[in-house]
Amino acid sequence: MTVPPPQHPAPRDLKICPYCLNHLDWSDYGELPLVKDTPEGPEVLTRTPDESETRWLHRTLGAMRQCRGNGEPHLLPVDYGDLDPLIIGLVGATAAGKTHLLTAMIAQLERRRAMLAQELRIEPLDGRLRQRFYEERIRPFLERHEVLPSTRAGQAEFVYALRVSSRQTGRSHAVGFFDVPGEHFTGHRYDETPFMSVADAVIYVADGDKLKVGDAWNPWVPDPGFTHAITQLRRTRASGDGRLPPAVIVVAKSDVLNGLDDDDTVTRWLGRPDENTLDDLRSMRQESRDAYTFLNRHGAELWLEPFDSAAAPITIHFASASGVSQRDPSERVFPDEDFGPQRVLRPLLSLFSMAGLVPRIAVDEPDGPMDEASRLFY
Ligand SMILES: Nc1nc2c(ncn2[C@@H]2O[C@H](COP(=O)(O)OP(=O)(O)O)[C@@H](O)[C@H]2O)c(=O)[nH]1
Ligand SMILES: [Mg+2]
Ligand SMILES: [Zn+2]
Repeated sequence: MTVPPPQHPAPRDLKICPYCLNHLDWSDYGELPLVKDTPEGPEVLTRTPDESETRWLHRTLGAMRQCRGNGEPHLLPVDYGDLDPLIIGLVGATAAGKTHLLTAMIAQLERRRAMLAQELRIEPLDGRLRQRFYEERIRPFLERHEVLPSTRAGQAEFVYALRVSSRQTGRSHAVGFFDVPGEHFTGHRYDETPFMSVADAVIYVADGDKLKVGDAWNPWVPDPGFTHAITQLRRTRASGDGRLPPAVIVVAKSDVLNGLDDDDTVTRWLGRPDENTLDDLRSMRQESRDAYTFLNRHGAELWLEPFDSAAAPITIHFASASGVSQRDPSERVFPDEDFGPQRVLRPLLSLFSMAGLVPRIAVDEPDGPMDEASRLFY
């Protein structure tokens, strides 16, 4: 389907609200008031004529901007409209591993920021989101090794947001992540995933555990739930050229595939010590090619649908958020032994590279002639 070009393109300084998709005029404090979240609900802040600058700045510390939405007001990070947005959507079926992966990815990005400092300056964009993310996700999962609860349905909002200043673009970007329950991607409704209509990058997450049954390969690998999101992306691109945003496909929980007999692809990649710097991304085309072949060989063609239909740069990655499985699914904790994220940062750095925030990585070319597939890998 070809999408007609938009009739009224948004002027450059207008941003689109990722929650309600209305235009935002960031200079208009009447439309988008400064508010403070209080236990009684959001309190609108206005400056009194005789209020000193210092007191006003102090009072508005930690404030947010409120968008009226379509009758359902919501809060946005206070600097959101002053930055170039980069909206990242996580897509995948329920229990695929999205929430644990994102938690490990963000924690790793923040820990490694000194190593990336030449290219990127990374700071949290919103103190309230940061605190919630640390208390509800990073501490329980990465410090106490607890299994996180499944993501609740609710209004889709940023689960985390970063301010990323890029040497390459010379600009500051508001990088916001959406993580919603998998059911939102399997029903034939689009109201719960408005952010996908403005997503600038996508992380498709497929459950590595579904490739096997017991100790054998699964003869009937289930649908990872990507189709719905791909349709939404394809039909809502305002550019009208049908080109989808850059994306990564992540084989989550890859730890469970480690050592499975007769195919050592995952073992080889998971065991590599390259993971945390931009230079380590040099091998990503090779990894994508290996993963593509691996997924085809084991009946997971449906996992490659973003790749086949996208005409956009894509890389494929093996990753594990916890590095280990629970001993018993009823236990809500991972074993301490061998616990630790593996290769979770690579997909995100690959996305940053495809989105232009870091220089295009000079990839190590795989041996032998390039096949049709690897021409599409970033
Ligand atoms: N072995 C293993 N299990 C994982 C990993 N990440 C998540 N899990 C398991 O998969 C379940 C679902 O993960 P979750 O991140 O909540 O999936 P989501 O519904 O896609 O957000 C968790 O409750 C864990 O039991 C991983 O990296 N390795
Ligand atoms: Mg989740
Ligand atoms: Zn809005």
